[in-house]
Amino acid sequence: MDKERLQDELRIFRDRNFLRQKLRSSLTVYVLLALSYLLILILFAVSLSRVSVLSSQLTKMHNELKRNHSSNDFKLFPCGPEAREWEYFSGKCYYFSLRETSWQRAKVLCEEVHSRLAIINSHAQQNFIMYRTRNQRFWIGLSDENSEGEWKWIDGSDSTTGFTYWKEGEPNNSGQNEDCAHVWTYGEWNDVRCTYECYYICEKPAPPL
Ligand SMILES: [Ca+2]
Ligand SMILES: [Ca+2]
Repeated sequence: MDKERLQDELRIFRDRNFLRQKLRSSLTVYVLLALSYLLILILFAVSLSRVSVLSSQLTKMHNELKRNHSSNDFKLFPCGPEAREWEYFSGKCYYFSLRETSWQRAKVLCEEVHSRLAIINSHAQQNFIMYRTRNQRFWIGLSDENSEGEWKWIDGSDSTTGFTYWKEGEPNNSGQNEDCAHVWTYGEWNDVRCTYECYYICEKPAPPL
């Protein structure tokens, strides 16, 4: 009887011991799993911060390159890399039209692109325009529309007191109907009716560097 009891107790003790050992080993597995998750989380956070540092460095490099690139563009195109059809001369930008139109329409077209018909007030500027227009007729910002014979630039300034480059015998107000001026052969100026259609020159200050 006693022997049987002793065997029972021994079995219970073994079972308990087995359970305890099993519990302990599963606990170890859970702890290890938790530690691995933690480690993964830490590694993820570290790599994320490295990626953000790298991306900010890349953005910085990209901006630097862009800045260098755009300053080079401005050296090549002082009127702006986006306005390559404008030509630079002595602090100003000029647009030589590819279509012919009346003086009034040309005036409006220049204003639409934040400029005005060209005002010529120096020999250097006259030479630049003469070489560029190659004996073709181009409107300039000069007219006597308001008062016959009083030639005024488009900014209101009087042309008779400043630089002029009229062709010999011009302005002649031929047919009493010539109130607008254009450059012609050798860049010399001529008056013609304002509804005449020819090319035109727009002018604006060069953008600051
Ligand atoms: Ca006239
Ligand atoms: Ca004339």
